[in-house]
Amino acid sequence: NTLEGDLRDAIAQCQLEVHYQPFVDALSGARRGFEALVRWRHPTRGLIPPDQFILLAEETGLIVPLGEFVLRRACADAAGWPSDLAVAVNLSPIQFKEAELFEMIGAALADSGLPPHRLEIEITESVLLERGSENHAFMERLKHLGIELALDDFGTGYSSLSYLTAFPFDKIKIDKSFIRNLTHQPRNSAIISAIVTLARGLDMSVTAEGVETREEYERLKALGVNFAQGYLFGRPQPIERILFDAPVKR
Ligand code: G
Ligand code: G
Ligand code: MN
Ligand code: NA
Repeated sequence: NTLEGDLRDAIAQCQLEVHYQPFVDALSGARRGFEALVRWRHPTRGLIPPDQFILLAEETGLIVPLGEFVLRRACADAAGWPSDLAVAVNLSPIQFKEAELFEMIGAALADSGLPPHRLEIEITESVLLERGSENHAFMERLKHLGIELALDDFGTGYSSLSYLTAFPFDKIKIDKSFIRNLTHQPRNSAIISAIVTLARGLDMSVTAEGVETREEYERLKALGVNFAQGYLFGRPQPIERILFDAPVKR
């Protein structure tokens, strides 16, 4: 049996799990929310990370039901968290081609009871390359609902600065490749500093991804990033392993 067939079964048989990685307010260190990251609990191959099946899911169109599953699961889980915590969900460019995407997102919010302002949608700039005006209108509709929009993996693709002004993002997530060796690479500091300045001018916030060490965190705070995410604050974990200060209903 092929991986594609297996993936089709996985969606039908609920073998997909959503894990959650925290992000924090950079200055205070207080937890502000979690990014939802999908994993596949394969019956024989064990836990498969998304980089081994997202591309296949995109090529086969299975990303549409998979993405709906993740979004609905994430909204339902987050609705039971303390109300100051947000949930961030990755959307694939392929999902943007679905005519029903807006209705699906609205239904996921309504069915879960999660207030729209607690949902962040992360998209990569590849979404902006194609169908720019249609996607722009779509993003405006999401924003109008109160959903936050984040530009993910910033700095890895074409990263045209014109996207930042042309599309209504609330947040820029700086790719983890810029965070590595921050303390030894002044050039990366210069890039992050420039992104922070740019974001401020555009009234957007900045998240640093892949923060692994205390030194990186201190440096990023000094550079003025707003949010930080990475193994230093927590790895992606199943919902049962996330601890809250306040009691959580599920
Ligand atoms: O969780 P990390 O552990 O390995 O995730 C690897 C990549 O998979 C990241 O780039 C992340 O954006 C992507 N990814 C994780 N979960 C999802 C998801 O639910 N939908 C989409 N489209 N991408 C996801
Ligand atoms: O959506 P996105 O491309 O940002 O997905 C985040 C990816 O980064 C996931 O694969 C997640 O497991 C991974 N990740 C999160 N924190 C860290 C970190 O501190 N170091 C490294 N190397 N990877 C991380
Ligand atoms: Mn992401
Ligand atoms: Na990212």
